[in-house]
Amino acid sequence: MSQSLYPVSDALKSSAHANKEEYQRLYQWSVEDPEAFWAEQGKRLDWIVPFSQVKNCSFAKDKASVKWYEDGQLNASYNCIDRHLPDNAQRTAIIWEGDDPTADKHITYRQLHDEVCKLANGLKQRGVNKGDRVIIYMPMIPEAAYAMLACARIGAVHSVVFGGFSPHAIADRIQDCGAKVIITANFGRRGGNQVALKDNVDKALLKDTTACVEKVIVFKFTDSPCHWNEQKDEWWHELTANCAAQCEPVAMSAEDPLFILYTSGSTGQPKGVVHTTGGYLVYASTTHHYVFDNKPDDIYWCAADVGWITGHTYIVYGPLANGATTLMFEGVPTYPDVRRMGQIVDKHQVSILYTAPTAIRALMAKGDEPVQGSVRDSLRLLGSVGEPINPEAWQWYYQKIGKSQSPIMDTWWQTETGGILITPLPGVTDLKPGSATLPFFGVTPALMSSEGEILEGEAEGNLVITSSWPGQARTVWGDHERYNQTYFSTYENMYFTGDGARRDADGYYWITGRVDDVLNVSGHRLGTAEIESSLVAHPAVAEAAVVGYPHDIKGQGIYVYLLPTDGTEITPELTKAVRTWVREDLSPIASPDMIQWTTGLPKTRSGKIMRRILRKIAANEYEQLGDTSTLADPSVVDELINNRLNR
Ligand code: 6R9
Repeated sequence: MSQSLYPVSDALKSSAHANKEEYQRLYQWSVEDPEAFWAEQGKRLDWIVPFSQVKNCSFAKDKASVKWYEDGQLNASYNCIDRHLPDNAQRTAIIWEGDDPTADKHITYRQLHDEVCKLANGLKQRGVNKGDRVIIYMPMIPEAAYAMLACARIGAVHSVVFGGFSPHAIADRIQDCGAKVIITANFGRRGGNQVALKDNVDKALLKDTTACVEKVIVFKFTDSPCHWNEQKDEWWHELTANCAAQCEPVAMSAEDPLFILYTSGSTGQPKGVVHTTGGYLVYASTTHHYVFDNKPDDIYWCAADVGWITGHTYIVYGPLANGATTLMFEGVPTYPDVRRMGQIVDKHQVSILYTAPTAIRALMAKGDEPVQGSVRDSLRLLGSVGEPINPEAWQWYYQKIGKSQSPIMDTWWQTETGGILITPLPGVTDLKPGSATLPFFGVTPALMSSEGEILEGEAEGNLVITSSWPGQARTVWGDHERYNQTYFSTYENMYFTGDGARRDADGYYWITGRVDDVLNVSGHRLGTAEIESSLVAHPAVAEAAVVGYPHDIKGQGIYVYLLPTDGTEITPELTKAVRTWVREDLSPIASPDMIQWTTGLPKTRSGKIMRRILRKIAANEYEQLGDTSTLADPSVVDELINNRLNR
């Protein structure tokens, strides 16, 4: 653990949206009288029908129910666009930086309005109504944000699918949410390569289970031709050519769904996490305001992908609700070379940079080269999200990228939390590298022992939140039972995060990582069960067990143990084929780093795989395997150790 403390600078103490005293006062208020605190924050938005009820939540076992501002009505697209027009129509809403370093553009709030309205009208013409689901499978281009906001404008529920996902993953999501329309592009670009997005959609639509899709709207992003289905496909530019640049925003109840976002759990299929309109947007706006201290002159860059929750809340909804200028980057920080991040900061005079530890570590591995050729003097605030940031990476980020001038907001949160829950605030929190520090307003974390006792003071345990906040997910699409089971069945009246954490003597939280069977690979959540089910679908694989192991750049790597089907000859080609299989079946992110073939897996007599042992072997900690006496056949452990792959 790092003991160094980085105090708040004097400049930030006086200039930031909150200072220490205010934080204490506001935090106290927010937890003692959440109704009043969140009623006040609700005023950040424009309501069509004002709310009178603020909070109506229960974390009761088997019947959890979360509602905020439930009698209010509003429109998210209106709040992110129209209300800024009277004063700031010409302000830049989105700066787009292409994969190609010579490509960029600025979109004003006025232009954003017009583009969103045109597409919203186009969607209406194609029969998309309030409540219909629309899948968005797009590159990181402004049109991805237009598509999200166009759905929000007419009350359609969007579900963005990350552009790196396979046809299989798209098909599963289409089926689960019953999507009527897909919005995609002919191709995307990433790191100099073309990504055949439309082709992947076509493959997903070959399955019977995706027959619910009536239309595919295709944005023509590159000149390369793509396959065309006359019945379903329609070009975005043709659809919108004659559409008006005015579209009345639909009044949505605060509790109407805004979007579904699929994320991995510890078992089976990804869950469709549902966020609703009012609470989510209030929370996105409030956290973006305080955590990033955004001011009118700031250029704010969240380097995530819109396919993840971070992109939803902190590229699109939070910053746009606050009238900020948000930068959207199509590419990767290592293309054309590792200096790219610094160059983008200089080129657009970025003042707030929010990225992930995995990106930092990838750059850090290249020494000083990433910071050569840029000065980065415009930066004043840094952020980190997605996984624990190790103190070395923190120091490198702080010293090299930020030139020891900008504090780092290490923000802990999840797809299910909608926005940041544990975080420093710029004018408030003295930083400790590696700690996400203290709860945001209205957030009440606690640590639990595995026996279900609340741990006080300095302690380490399972992280729970004891009371609701407005950005909390409301349900799992089509499966409220799974929502209850996953988040509210472990501890009575508490939201269980699935993470472990330690609290130090100053009350600072240190997130230790997942305590369930969810991996965090380069900040991406992957369920071991999903990868295993993909592996056993390969004809050469009889059984599979997947665990994570420490990986210098990705945080966690994927280690796979495979039992071949009878008569299978194990060859390097087969191993390669299995890896390709997973890449294509799920996503390149899920591609195994290590594949070890074995004749047996360590199982208890009741047939349960003892992952604890597999994790130790994968981590090269095979001398500390613990008790193996309950194994049905302890000898498999020796075989596994002897054939362990060198990392
Ligand atoms: C926003 C996001 C959530 C999981 C979460 C935790 C890990 C995220 C973190 C962090 C330590 C941080 N995580 N931020 N761990 N410090 N600052 O990443 O959502 O993709 O749902 O992942 O990521 O394990 O439970 P999501």
